[in-house]
Amino acid sequence: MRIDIVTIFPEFFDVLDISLLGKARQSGIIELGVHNLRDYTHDRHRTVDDTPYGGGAGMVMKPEPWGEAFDAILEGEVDAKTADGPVLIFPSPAGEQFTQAIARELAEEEHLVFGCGRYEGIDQRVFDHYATKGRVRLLSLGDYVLNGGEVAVMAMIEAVGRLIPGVVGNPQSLVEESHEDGLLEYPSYTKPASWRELEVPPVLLSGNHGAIATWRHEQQVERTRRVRPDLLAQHPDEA
Ligand code: 6GU
Repeated sequence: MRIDIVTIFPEFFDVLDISLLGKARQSGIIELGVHNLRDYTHDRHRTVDDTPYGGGAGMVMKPEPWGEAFDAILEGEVDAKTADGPVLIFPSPAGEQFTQAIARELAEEEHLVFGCGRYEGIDQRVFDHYATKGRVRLLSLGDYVLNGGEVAVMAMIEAVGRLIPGVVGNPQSLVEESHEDGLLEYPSYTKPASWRELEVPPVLLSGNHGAIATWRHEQQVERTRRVRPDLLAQHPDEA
């Protein structure tokens, strides 16, 4: 997969050199390009923002640098409108909620392009223009506000990247975790069997694989009912 990121803070993404995603880049599974939005300005101050039309607090990111940056990245792409063209992703608290299901969809793509907004957002015409050229998605991490899209893009890249075959060593570990089956994950234990007078649940020491599977599933349902009843509503067979 090819991933391009446009940002005014390219250093933010230096951490993608390390850990599992760093290994995926070394092995060529993920190819990463980080682009400084200010490289696509032409004034002495490398200006990327301006005051909002209609008034109001804060600054809005100007459309022209985004246009030049995206045009450069998309140059030579297959017709972006087609299903195998790139997906243009703008992290935004005004976007649709980013979920494990969306991470799975994005993990199937050949090319993701992320545009990290700052200030009060990006001029709406950037989204409108590229929606005529390709698939544009505004995605939000959740119902809270970050200063900019960089942290959100990092989270999305980690969620998507680990689903690409070969990035996570043991594919089974992708199946047995929160959200993959619509439930939260079961609690995990390792040695020692007794720690500070807290005991590992005896069923896990029983060697009875059927009983262990049943117990783990019950734990998933109980935990999900307690902390995320909204998820169980989407899982009527468990409720
Ligand atoms: Cl994707 N961006 C920003 N700036 N804030 C957010 C967010 C994204 N998701 C939740 N809050």
